[in-house]
Amino acid sequence: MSRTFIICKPDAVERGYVGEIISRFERKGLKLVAGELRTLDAETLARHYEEHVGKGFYDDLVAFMSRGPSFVAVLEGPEDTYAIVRTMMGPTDPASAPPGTIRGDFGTIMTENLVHGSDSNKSAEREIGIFFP
Ligand code: 3AN
Repeated sequence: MSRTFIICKPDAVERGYVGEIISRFERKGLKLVAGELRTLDAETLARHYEEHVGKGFYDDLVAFMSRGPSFVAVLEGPEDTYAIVRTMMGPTDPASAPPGTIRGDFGTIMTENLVHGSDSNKSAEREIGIFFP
């Protein structure tokens, strides 16, 4: 068994896609083990996005990610659940995200790409520690 961390970002909450996104993961066979609607502050986002702090898109990313509530959650499934979630999300850029993925079906812009999922078991552990200590 393993767990991973996801965020249904403010665009997903605004557009009413939280249910659709969580439902996709549940139908796949993953279990929702924690979840809360939360407005993320700059300090939490700096910890979460530590590898992006200082990059050109960082300020826009923080402005977007803190503009309204996100649904932060933990999903549980078999080994490497993070990889199942990443495949279902699709690539970061919605322009190259195939139909059938969350970003491919619902997204058009790079920053507002609906969902975050940890990119490794190590990241999952780190991110769950930040959001659900
Ligand atoms: P992912 O969310 O696919 O793991 P990361 O962790 O590389 O992608 O990037 C975190 C977030 O930062 C992305 N979801 C996206 O919103 C934003 N982002 C990443 N790269 C860019 C970029 N080149 N231009 C604008 N926004 C970006």
